[in-house]
Amino acid sequence: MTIQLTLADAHALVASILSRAGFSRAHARALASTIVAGERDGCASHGLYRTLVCVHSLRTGKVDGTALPTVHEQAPSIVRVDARGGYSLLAFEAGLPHLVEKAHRQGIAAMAINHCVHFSALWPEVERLAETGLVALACNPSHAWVAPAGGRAPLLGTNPFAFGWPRPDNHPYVFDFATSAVARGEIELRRRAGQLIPEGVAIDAAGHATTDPQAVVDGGAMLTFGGYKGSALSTMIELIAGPLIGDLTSMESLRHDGGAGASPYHGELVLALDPSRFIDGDPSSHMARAEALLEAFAPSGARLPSQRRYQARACSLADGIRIPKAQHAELVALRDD
Ligand code: NDP
Ligand code: PYC
Repeated sequence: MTIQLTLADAHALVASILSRAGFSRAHARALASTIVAGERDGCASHGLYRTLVCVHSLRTGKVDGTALPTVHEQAPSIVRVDARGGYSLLAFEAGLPHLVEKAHRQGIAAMAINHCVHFSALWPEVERLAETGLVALACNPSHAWVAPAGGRAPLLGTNPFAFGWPRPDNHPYVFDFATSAVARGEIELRRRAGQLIPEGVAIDAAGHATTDPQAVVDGGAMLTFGGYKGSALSTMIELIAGPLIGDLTSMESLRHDGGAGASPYHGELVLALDPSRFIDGDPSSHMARAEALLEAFAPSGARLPSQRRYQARACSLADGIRIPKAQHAELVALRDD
């Protein structure tokens, strides 16, 4: 059973829940926009369900709902934004113009977001950068829920990695995925719905393969995608979006959580590259060669990442979104609490 909502109604519902819970108007707006964009694009694991997580994180004192991020000029090609214990989204917004300006000036630039609480998908961020003509990469640790390949103990986060490439007459080429076999949000949604998880994505506390999401939460561990390859990529993310930028690893984030079950607390690294600065002269013929590659996917029988998401977006813009009735009731109860 589902309920249909317009995007405007969904935004109003989420923003009012977050404001009533104690988030500042700016945080409530930024959070609601990203949460509704997730649901709109068919990413339920980072959609309206996350409203509950944001409120829980606030109530457990693990996020500052009124924090104002501060921007620091770290180096000619590095901007550092201190989120000061707030959710990452306002910090991203505050640093974005600096990152774009630096990327155009230097050819390549980085934004380090520090001390942020993080719940969100990364595609909105790389998509926004790619829409300005920049190539973008973003990644962050999370909580240590994932065992490295060959190990049993959860040491790594679900560590998302996102990439955006500008396209002249099309939505940017974007991919964005957890380096765990599935996102933690997917395990949580299945657990709440009383459903099994796919085989090959998790082990129980004894190290045996499991399809029971409760066994994963009760001392088990998630697995990386692609075995040792995903494990190495995830470890790279721990390093470059953790100690490299002076912030926490997923193990440290989980320790900081202290059993509260709140959103992870760590940093995020965003890189931006300006195609016009890597070559002499006009980059358009090279960008046309990139187009030739991307346009060859569909005739080959493959689809581009984000194609499903852009299609879901078009449907939602026309018809609104559908969420489970029970989830809607939970959200309304929270608003009227
Ligand atoms: P998915 O496995 O659902 O999809 C990941 C990517 O792969 C998407 O870009 C998707 O495009 C693409 N894709 C999927 N199937 C195909 C296919 N058959 N052919 C081509 N491309 C395909 O993502 P995850 O569950 O791993 O992650 C979901 C979200 O969770 C991400 O947005 C991530 O940022 C977020 N996350 C956030 C974390 C955080 O700490 N903040 C931690 C972990 C995850 P499409 O969308 O079009 O299907
Ligand atoms: O789904 O793995 C996840 C996740 C972690 C933090 C936010 N989302």
